[in-house]
Amino acid sequence: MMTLAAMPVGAQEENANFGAPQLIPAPVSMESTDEVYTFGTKSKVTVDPGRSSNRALPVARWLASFLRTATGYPVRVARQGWGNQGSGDGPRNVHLSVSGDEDLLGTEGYNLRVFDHGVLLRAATAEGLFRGSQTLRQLFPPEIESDSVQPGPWNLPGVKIIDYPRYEWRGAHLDVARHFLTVDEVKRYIDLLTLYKINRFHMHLSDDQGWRLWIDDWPNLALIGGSTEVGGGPGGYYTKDDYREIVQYAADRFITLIPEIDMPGHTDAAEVSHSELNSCRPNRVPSHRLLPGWEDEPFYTGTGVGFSALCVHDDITYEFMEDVIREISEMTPGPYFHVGGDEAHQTSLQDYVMFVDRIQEMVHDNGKTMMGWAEIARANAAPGSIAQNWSTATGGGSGGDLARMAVAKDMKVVMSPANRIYLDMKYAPGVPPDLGLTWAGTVEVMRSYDWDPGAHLTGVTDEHVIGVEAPLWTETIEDIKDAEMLSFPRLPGVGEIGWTPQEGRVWTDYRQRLANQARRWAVMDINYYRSPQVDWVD
Ligand code: TNX
Repeated sequence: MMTLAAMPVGAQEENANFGAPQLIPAPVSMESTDEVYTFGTKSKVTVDPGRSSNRALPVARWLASFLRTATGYPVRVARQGWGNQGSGDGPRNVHLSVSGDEDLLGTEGYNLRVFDHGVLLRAATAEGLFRGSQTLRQLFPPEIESDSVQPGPWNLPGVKIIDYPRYEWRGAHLDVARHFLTVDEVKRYIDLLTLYKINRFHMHLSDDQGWRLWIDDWPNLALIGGSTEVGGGPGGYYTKDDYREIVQYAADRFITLIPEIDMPGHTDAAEVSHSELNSCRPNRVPSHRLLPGWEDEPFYTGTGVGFSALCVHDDITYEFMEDVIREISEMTPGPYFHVGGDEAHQTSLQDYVMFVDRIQEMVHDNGKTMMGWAEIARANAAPGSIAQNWSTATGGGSGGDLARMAVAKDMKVVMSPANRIYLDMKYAPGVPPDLGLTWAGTVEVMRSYDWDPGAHLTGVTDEHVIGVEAPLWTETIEDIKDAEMLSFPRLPGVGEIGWTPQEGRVWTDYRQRLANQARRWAVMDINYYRSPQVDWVD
């Protein structure tokens, strides 16, 4: 892939009417022109005539539907050549074309031109058009995000953008086990990821405090394991149709869903659901009942970790995992299955390796690539499987050894260092007051932005790093508004860290672009932290 000189956006030429566009993530290359495009009542979203444009149609429909809401215009989708666009009094359409240069743009890149007389968006794939549509969206005034009709006018600055991602993996993780979030809340979270070109959505579906997905062969997982959460609230679970709906909602936005079932630790909710899973414990009790103070409790609703374990020497455990992995894989079009593997403190290293090796075979039998927290690098993980580094270590620090072990096995690495990118860490001591944890320190916006995933750990470079992912653990989070408060303003930075070349990322420039997102977030009703590190533009 050819590399263009990446320049901080602020340093680029400005459109006299608008200044420099305030885009996140910053594009690889952008030039402002003096042109101004007005999206009008008759503007359409067009695709090339003929069947070759079929791939562009779903994106055209998504974009038209998005633009209809706040403009109130009919925004038709039509097959009509860009060549008919004309100039002057022409139709002023937004044209999408699957005709981009694949060698340059890859699968997600795009080429965007905003002229006086129209918008031309080209990519090699529908996915590229979709990512480019998010850039176009940010060129519109913030009111375009409104769910009611706004007066406009809908003026956009002239630009020439060529853009493509640094990493294939730009992820967000959501823990729905510690607290359950409804399907609508999950969709809202996916909407927020979409705007910043995040393309992986990792759902943490099981933990000690809850099991969140219906499994036909083991119904009590949802019925019992789904009936609790941290603090003793009602919990909840997704039916298979709910899960399929979430998968589809993400896929419609070119976001791949990665399901996680955490094992062999973090399994208390499964243990309380089916007593046969406790075959290795005295009196067949779930793990939490061996903890002081929890002997008589039906469920574990605390937040401590590392006490639970599957019975890794008993056949029933493998029958159980086989059913779970098969049923979930059947509903999951994406190529990954996340097996957790973290904090298995009750399982010896030898047992751990034996267990993960067996589970990996099941994952492969179901046609998936195994992903897990970096601990899985201790097992005989196959080359190409994925280790997610959550250590707080930098450089040669020993916390990075698991990631280096993964590299030695030719695994791929996703970087999620907790002291940079964990969205559940507080921003500052006591901030926000009721939300977030501090075990990995506090993480203000600058700290969350200013690091390089390919140079963070000695020996773990972009040869193996395939991207970044921001976990949001929900011990303290009860609903989507809490989730927003911890995700914003750090989540847009995750999109930019994963997308923009390192040399194009400069904090002083980023903080200004971030400041300019505030009006958009106000229209979108996003609950966010007004970090004092940013001079917010309201
Ligand atoms: C560590 S990160 C955990 C989770 C907690 C999280 C809280 C990881 C693989 N395990 O079980 O929820 O810290 O920040």
